[in-house]
Amino acid sequence: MARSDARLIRFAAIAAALLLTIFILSKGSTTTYVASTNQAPSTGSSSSTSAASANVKANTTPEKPKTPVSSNPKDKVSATFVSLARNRDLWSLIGSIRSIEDRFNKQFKYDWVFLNDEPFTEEFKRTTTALVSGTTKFGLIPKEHWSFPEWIDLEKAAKTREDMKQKNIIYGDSISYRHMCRFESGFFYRHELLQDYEYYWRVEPDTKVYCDIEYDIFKFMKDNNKQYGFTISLHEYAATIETLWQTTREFIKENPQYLPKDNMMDFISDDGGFSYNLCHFWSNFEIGNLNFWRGEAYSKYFEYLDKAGGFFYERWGDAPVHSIAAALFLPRDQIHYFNDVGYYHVPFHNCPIDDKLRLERKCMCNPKDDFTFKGYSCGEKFHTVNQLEKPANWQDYS
Ligand SMILES: Nc1nc2c(ncn2[C@@H]2O[C@H](COP(=O)(O)OP(=O)(O)O)[C@@H](O)[C@H]2O)c(=O)[nH]1
Ligand SMILES: [Mg+2]
Repeated sequence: MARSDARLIRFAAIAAALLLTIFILSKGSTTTYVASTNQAPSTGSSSSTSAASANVKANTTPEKPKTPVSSNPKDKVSATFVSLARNRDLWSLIGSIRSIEDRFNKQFKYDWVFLNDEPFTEEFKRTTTALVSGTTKFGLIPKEHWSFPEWIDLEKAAKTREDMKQKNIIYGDSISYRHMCRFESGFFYRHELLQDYEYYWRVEPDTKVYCDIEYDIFKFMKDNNKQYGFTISLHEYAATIETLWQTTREFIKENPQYLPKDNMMDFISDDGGFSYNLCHFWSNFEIGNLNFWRGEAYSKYFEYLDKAGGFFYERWGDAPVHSIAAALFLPRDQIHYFNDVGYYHVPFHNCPIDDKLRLERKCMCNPKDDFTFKGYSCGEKFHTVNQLEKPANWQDYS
């Protein structure tokens, strides 16, 4: 009797300890840091007294969250990462994934959609799934989204590739690069795996995020009604888009209703829309609202461009196509420059030059490398046309 009592007590003690451990662990896993949607004041205290800078706005860099808040699944935005990749891109892509997981996603566990024009290998699926904290999904691109449409004159397209090869234009002779640009321009957001989502973050192989992102960046987009976010902007290679602007002008002449009054034409044109100044957001990094691409204005615009044939008769990139559309069809305050993420895709870096911000966010980059205010960038123009306050020391990095 005494021995079985003792056994019962021992059993009860072990069960209680086990329950306590489960309780502590479950509490730990539901506690996280969520976004502070606080905006920086629209004018800094020092600039608010200056007449010259009265119109200058601070960039809406979210403040670092200070208090841990219980995560609530209802707070999570319907969002996913999306990477277009070939099987052989696996080893370059896992560095990009790891960087984003370490700096952001391990805290938020958003899904990751991978798209390919060929089936993904088991190795690709296994390796990426091991690294992503959210759910991974693997999609095959339908043939009609990755092939020549029937109205394209294949001989004319081949001639372009030959000419561009002679001129040493990068990817000038590539068919697959053209399919890639057309797919990223007009089809990725229509893929069935993306139908469940509202926001996306595009991630390419061999890229890095330099800073801690301790707020929910998708929630920031949604709460602040941002439709498109970027880190780097620059001038496009003119020889790849010779008739893109002329085609765009025809489209907007026929469809002026798609341009809101407060669009950002002044970012992409220096003469009120007569010519394109080649400025575009570098689309290898994009955080955006999929519904903008799915909407009427962009759908009609893409269709118009696709019919014009420039994805094949020239080498129109998805970056200028997306950028022109965002600048023309969105009110300017719905386009966001992320100055606090830090980003690298060969050969350009975005690295916060504001010491306080860079150190606070634990950015792993040299501010001297920051491209934002350098000559070939369009970062200064973006700040100027949107009356955004530049960091005090920006000229030291131009
Ligand atoms: N599935 C697939 N993905 C591609 C192909 N070509 C490029 N990509 C992907 O498209 C994106 C852009 O390609 P990338 O080579 O990085 O072009 P770059 O950044 O303009 O030099 C990357 O995510 C690539 O993995 C292709 O033929 N098939
Ligand atoms: Mg790339």
